[in-house]
Amino acid sequence: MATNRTFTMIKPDAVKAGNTGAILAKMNEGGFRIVAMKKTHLSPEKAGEFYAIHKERPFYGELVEFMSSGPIVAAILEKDNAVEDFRKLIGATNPADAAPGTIRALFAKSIGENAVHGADSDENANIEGNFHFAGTEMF
Ligand code: 3AN
Repeated sequence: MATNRTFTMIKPDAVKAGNTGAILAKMNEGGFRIVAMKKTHLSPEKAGEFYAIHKERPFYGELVEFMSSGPIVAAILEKDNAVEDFRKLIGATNPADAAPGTIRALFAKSIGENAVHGADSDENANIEGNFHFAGTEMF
């Protein structure tokens, strides 16, 4: 069942580059309401747990190292059709393929350091949101 919520992270590259505010503005302009948000720094263990689904992929080690390399901003966002619309707003995984005006086209450096994460299903949005936030932190 669609929950109209998605989960996002502004990744270490974008936070480090000072793009947090500009990316949040894009989310806001895209019609997303912030349900929960925090700045945090994932340990390698936590990043590994979060991306456990990608454990067998060749880039897993690189991904975990990158995602634990600096602070991130994690958020739960709400909008009708949130998961699909947010993936449109962020653009393709590889910024070279991301449509003009999308967050990754504007702010991502490479397929690995691609500025933002967006959940790929309602089920994963729920799991990922609950990974980072307690129910008492969602409004
Ligand atoms: P998306 O984030 O668009 O759903 P996934 O689920 O295929 O993409 O990949 C998860 C994350 O793994 C990506 N956001 C990216 O940071 C990283 N990643 C994906 N493909 C590669 C790759 N070929 N090399 C390095 N990192 C990758």
